[in-house]
This record gives sequence, structure tokens and C-alpha cells, in this order.
Amino acid sequence: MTEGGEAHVLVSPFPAQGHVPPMLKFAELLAHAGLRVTFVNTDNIHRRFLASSPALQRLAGLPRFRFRTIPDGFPEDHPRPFLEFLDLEESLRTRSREHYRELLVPTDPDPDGWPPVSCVVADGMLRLASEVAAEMEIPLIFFRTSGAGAVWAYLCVPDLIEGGVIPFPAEEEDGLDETIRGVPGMEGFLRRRDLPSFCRNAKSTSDRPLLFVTNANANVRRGRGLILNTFESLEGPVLSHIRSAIPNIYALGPLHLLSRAFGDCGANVPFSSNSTSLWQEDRSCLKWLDSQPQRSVVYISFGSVTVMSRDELMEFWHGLVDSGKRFLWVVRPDLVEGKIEEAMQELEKETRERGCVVGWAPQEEVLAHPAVGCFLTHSGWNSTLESVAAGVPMICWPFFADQQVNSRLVGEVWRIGLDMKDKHERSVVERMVREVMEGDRAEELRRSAGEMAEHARRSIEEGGSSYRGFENLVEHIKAISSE
Ligand code: U2F
Repeated sequence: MTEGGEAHVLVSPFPAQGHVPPMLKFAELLAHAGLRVTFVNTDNIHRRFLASSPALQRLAGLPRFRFRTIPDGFPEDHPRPFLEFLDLEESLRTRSREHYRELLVPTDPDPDGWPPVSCVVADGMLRLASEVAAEMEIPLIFFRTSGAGAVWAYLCVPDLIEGGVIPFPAEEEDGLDETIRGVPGMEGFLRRRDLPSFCRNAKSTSDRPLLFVTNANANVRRGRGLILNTFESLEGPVLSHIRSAIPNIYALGPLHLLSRAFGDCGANVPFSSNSTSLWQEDRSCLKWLDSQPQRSVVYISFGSVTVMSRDELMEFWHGLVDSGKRFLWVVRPDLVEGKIEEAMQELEKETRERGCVVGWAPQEEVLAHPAVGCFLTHSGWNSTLESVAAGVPMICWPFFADQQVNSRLVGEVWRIGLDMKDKHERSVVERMVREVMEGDRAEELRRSAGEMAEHARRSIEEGGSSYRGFENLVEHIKAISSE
């Protein structure tokens, strides 16, 4: 039994936009369920989130919730690009270990009088957390911010290597459209090109990113459970496969819905004070959307990590213009490599009538807006789930990592969008935008997306699979906390 008999959970996300918000939502739920929660950010990411996210101030005021920060080991002025996540992970693991140990087993009495940490919920990408928890013999539960499909594909990588699927044939284009064997449950629709990008990019089995993601995913087998931000009606079959390899799987998604529906957690908090973004949201686009006809707008955002060339940006732009549709486009300041200000000004001038461009949008609200008819997305897992929850059909242009798997599921399995993987020509963009926005196909996609949104809503209602999953998890945490 922990001192004081109370569960105290330490929640540790990987320091990135795609990871901190879903784990924060989860952590808030735990606090509302009566557990004590310490949420660990790096100094850098905490400062950035505090500057742009009202939710952090709100959470810091909750009685059973507190933030703690650790250094990430990088110099103050380091740009910390996400694409160099391996270096960041390594730096945390080697340079921040002592700080992390001190959080788990402090040398001094707890300043708030809290009991010792009784359970760690660690992002599967953060080896620092899982290694130190294991060393200190504190029960560990993993959290993966990717979908179940991608997690399963990663878990199968050793078999894919064994079966000769990875590395890919030397000629890049050889066999990319061949369906592959070795990922049970996904055979028949998963092609080489749909595997996580690390599989395709690996020239050998000792490729560093491939090794890292494979080991990180294999490592989750060693925890006392695995939390996934997904739901049974969306990924039931693949969840069963994961369950055959790892017991205690908790599918709690969509967490952004669960956190608004569970008890009074976030339910009465307006969206505007609940945002968790590294960038300041430009809310002016909501006003612009208010003046657009129903389902007339294509919303475009490529998430927090994607970078593209100027040529790719221009192809997307021309495709959109040629489609004749209205659009709201998030062009993050660092989306395009090189200078694009002049081109942007020119393009914005030409399309002012029916286009709105912002640096960062309040995405959940945008997707829920009746004027939005389609989402052109990079298929990051959070964006995918947010679109699913809002019933908005997608056009997917996956950039890297799990996104390749997600876009295939959207297009081929759930049939709630189109996958334009590996293409960006303006003619393709135009054709797909038309297909998702007008005609019979659009009708069909909208209907399927609407049905899936209904499933998502049911899963988080009292008695729904994610709701029950959360209740079970709380009991599990209490049980392992008192061992
Ligand atoms: C990494 O993904 P990203 O952060 O690039 O993308 P998402 O998982 O889609 O998360 C982006 C979040 O940022 C929000 C949006 C999502 O919650 O609502 N957002 C916003 O509020 N405003 C905007 O203008 C644009 C986005 C990684 F690259 C992916 O491969 C992973 O799937 C993901 C999760 O692990 O993390």
C-alpha cells in the first residue's frame, strides 16, 4: 500500500504537440476520478504551452493536479525540431535522468504533502520514463498516442524483417503497391507503401529510426497495461490482435470527447479556454467560417511537424484554386522550407474572396463548424480522430511515421475519405477535392463519416466502450498502486 493509501500517478508525455495534449486530457480525467496526478513536461515545452494554452492555467488550479518540469538537456536557444526527435529522446534519457529520478523518489519530503508516486503512465516514445520507473520498481503503464493500427504494424516489424518485407527492394518504386503479409488483420489492404515511413526509409535493419520505433513499441509489452486513444467500433479487430500480444489494453478514445463528457471534466469549459497548442490560435477564422455556406469549406492543415517544399505548397494551392472550392488553410510559420512570403501574398490576393489563411487554427472547433465539408490532412493520429469525431470526410496526404497507416485505414477500411499518399500534383488535388465535396461519392463519404462520428459519440457515453475502459483503468491503477 502506498503511504497514505492513495494513488499518485505520474504522467509523462514525449515533449511534442501530438503527444502532450492527449496525455493532458487523460491526466485531467484521472484527477477528476479522484487520483492525484503529477504531469511532467520539459521546461521548454511547458513554457511554450503556457504561453499559448489557457488550459494549462486551468489545470494548474485543479486540487489533485500539478505540473512538474525537467530540463531536456538541450541549450536554451536550440530549435528542437520534432524531426530530430531521436536526439531529443536520447538527450532526455541521458542528461535528465537524475531530475526524473528525483521526481519519482524525491530525497526531500513532498512539498504538497502528497504520497509517493504509486504508478507511472509513460509515453511509449519516452524511454527515460519507462527505464527509470522500472529501475525504481514503480508500476508502469504505457500510453501510445498513435492509433491501434499503427501500433500493431510497429509491433509486427520484427516479423516483417524476418519475412523479408523490410528493408524494401533496392529500387524505391519496386513493389510499393504489393499487399504485404506479416501484419495479421491488415493483410489484404496494407501495401508496402502504407507501412510506417520508417520501414520504407530504412536501408538496413540497423537503421536508427526504425530500430528506435520498433524497440519502443516492443517495450510496451513490459508494462502493466497499454492505453490507446482509439475506440472499439473504429479499431476493434486490430485491438483484438494487440490484446493477443499484450494484456490490459485500454482503448479510451476519442479522448478529446471523453474529457468533455466524463463527469464535469471540461464539459462546462468553453473551447477557447481549453486549448492546448504550442502556437497561438488565430480565432478570426471562426468568424470567417460563420459567413460561409454549410459544408462548403475545405479545411487544410498538416499538423505540427510536416514540412513541405515550395513546389508542393504551390501544387496544393493550384489544386484548391482549380477545384473552385472555398478553403481555410493553416500555413504554420515553419511549414515550408525556404522563403515563401512573396508567393503567399500573391496567392492570398488572388483567392481572398474564397480563401482564409491562418498560422494556427482552433482545429477542434473548426472541424465541428457546419461550414466545413472536408479536411485535407497529414493524417496525424489526433487530427484523424478529431475528424472522425466531427464526422468530416478526409483527404489524406501522409507525411511520415504512423500517418501512412492511418491514411490507408481512412481510405480503404473505414471509407471515410480518400488517400492521396505519395502524390501532390494539382490535378490530383483538384480531383480529390471535387470527389469529397460534390456528387454521389461525396454523399457516400459523408454518410460513412457521420456514422463513425455517431459510434465515437456512443463510445464515450456512460456505458460506452471508452467510458467503461476508463473506469476499468482507474480500478487497475488503484489496485497496482496498493500492491
Ligand atoms: C505527431 O503529429 P502532429 O502533431 O503533426 O499531428 P496530430 O497528431 O494530428 O496533432 C496535431 C494537433 O494539433 C492541433 C490538432 C491536433 O490535436 O487539433 N492543431 C490545432 O489545434 N491547430 C492547427 O492549426 C493544427 C493542428 C506525429 F507527427 C504523428 O505522426 C502522430 O500521429 C501524432 C500523435 O502521436 O504526433
